[in-house]
Amino acid sequence: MSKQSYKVCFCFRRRFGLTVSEAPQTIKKLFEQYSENGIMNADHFLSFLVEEQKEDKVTKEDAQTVIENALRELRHLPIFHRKVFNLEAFFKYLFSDSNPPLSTSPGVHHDMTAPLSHYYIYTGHNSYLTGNQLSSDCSDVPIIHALQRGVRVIELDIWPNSTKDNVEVLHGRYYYRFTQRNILRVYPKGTRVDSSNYNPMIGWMHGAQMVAFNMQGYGRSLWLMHGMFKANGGCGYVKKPEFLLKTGPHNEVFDPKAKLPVKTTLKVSIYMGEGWYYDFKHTHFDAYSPPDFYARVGIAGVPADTDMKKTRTLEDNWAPSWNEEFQFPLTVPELALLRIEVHEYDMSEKDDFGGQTCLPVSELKKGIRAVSLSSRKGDQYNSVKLLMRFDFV
Ligand SMILES: [Ca+2]
Ligand SMILES: [Ca+2]
Repeated sequence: MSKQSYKVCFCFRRRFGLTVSEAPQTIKKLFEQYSENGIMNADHFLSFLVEEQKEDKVTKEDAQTVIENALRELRHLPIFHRKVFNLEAFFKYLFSDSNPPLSTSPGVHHDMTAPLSHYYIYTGHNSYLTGNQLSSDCSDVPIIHALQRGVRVIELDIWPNSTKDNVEVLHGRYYYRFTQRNILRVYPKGTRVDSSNYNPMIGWMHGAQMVAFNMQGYGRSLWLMHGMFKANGGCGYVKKPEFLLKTGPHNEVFDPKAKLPVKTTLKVSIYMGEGWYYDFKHTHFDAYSPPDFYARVGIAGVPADTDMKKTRTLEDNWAPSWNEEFQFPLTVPELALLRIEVHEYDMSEKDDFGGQTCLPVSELKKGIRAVSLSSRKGDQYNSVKLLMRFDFV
């Protein structure tokens, strides 16, 4: 008996200690494919970058520099070659901050010379109007009056209808034409809408430039807002897609609810995660055992593209290896945001939150990437990240 309980205790400690993860099978296979005798040199690595990561502009010199910089970062590892990767160094590089899912180099790359109404504008806080006639009246008349008076920023109330977090939008068509030339600001009505239920996507897909949210609140709306404005170098202005700036040959307007053909399918693999062991107290998730993580991956976008999928729950593991793949057919990829969340399963109470991030699909880098996760409030964790792969098929 005493021997058995010792064993249990030993197992327990060993599992707690397992925080440094091994390369997933896919990474091992890729290393085999792009190496010789356990060595990946700059030529191999260049082929990997071009063929798997789809980095078309990279040169052999760039590949060599990336290897050397990565090895400098990993100097505590027992790596004897300074100019080539072994499997461990290759895996560490892929799972490091040097391999992010969004490009850091292009900075502001949208055309910044268009009229202000052609941009989504990061709108950080709201001011509530009291006794606003627009909120109680569903006609265009007050808006027209306001416009005739020269108003160029319009505030509309939006509030949920009977289905959970769906939001009724006033004057959809009118809305759209208006936003081609004018600035529209929408915000959640604080008294009616819990900010976590407020979907800023509805404002964006109707062309509203300024979609405001409650700064005090956090949750999905804040995550989407952060994700949206990671685009265009994070400068706070994102060029609206062309179809929101033009009417068609027969004066038709973009209808977010229309059934459109699938333009591209985003394939998302979620290999593994790590870092919670370092960023959380060891009893944070479960008092008596390691955490039981699962991930949720999905799309925020036009209704046809909106989706959320879930991995299985991996019990008692600080570094879960899900190795699951999901496909998201996208009809309007220009407006799509990739949502990623990790939760920790609890049988008896509400699941614990384990991190989130949101990324603009239009700027997603293909290939295997290290995706850093953030807290509910959007602060990036030091160590928590996921190893993922993105492809468009
Ligand atoms: Ca728990
Ligand atoms: Ca557990």
